[in-house]
Amino acid sequence: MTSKPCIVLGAPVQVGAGRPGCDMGPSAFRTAGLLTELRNLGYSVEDRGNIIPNSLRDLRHPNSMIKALPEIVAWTEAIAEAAYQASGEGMPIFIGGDHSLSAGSMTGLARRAAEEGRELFVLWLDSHPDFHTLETTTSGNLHGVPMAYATGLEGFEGYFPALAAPIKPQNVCMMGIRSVDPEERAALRTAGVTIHDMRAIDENGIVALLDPFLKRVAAADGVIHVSLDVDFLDPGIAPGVGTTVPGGATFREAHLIMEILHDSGLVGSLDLVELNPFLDERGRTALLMVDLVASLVGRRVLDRPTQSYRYTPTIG
Ligand code: B3U
Ligand code: MN
Ligand code: MN
Repeated sequence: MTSKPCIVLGAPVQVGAGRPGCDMGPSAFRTAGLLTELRNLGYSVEDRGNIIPNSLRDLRHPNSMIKALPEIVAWTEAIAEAAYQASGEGMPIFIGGDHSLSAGSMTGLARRAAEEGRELFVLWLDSHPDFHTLETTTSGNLHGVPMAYATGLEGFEGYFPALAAPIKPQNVCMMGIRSVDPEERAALRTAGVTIHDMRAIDENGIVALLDPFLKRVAAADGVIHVSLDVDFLDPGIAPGVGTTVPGGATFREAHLIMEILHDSGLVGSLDLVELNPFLDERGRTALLMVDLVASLVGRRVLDRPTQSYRYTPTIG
């Protein structure tokens, strides 16, 4: 067991999503026992409470569809700074909050990794690629832009914070994708991001898709940030989210990803996003998300050799 603490950071941002409720996410994760679960697995855990966004600036963009740009920029600034700080001290776990929080978490973590001379990789578990730019978003919901921003696509300059270290698109692996807007599809054609849609999961299974990514990370001596959107999961098991998309990952597929990630020893940080407790059923989505975190940090059904995989552990 590592001495590195888990650092829990709440980011109750909800104005990036189309409907309210994600601001209750951090409370629901705490109520569902996230901290207790981590401690029971032997980790020291520090709950830093909820991040407070920076003050608002008067920002207007020619795309009149965009909603809450000053607010999201203020959140991004504060979350990026918190991510940078926390990643120097332990394993940050961001509890959201809608997926716009990842604009902050990913860029703060990328800054830290670059300073340490390490490459940041991102495993993006979501039904959506969230690959809109400020120009292309038609919904105007800024939870649809964080991956485009963090990988350095054009059009964010002068609005979002300048990137200390853009994440290489080649370092991004998306799984579970099944809802892509036309502009995102066009951008992804040439971006260089690895995308495994649900069909790829059906045809190949989790192991065959995840294994090459982990090998690439290990070969580069990289570190993985996992960004888990509730809507990665099938709505039948995870109804507590604003954008349910049918045909999502099953309970076993999601747990298998988490278990393999644990054994890889390559994960350095985590986002838990888009939980909307207002839409949940008796907390079942929050509890499932906490259950997945337990698998990610080392809970296992039977004793197995810790190194059932092929990588050198850095955490766990
Ligand atoms: N791509 C759509 C839908 C969406 C993205 N992320 C979520 N929904 N959760 C958009 O609004 O940009
Ligand atoms: Mn998302
Ligand atoms: Mn999504």
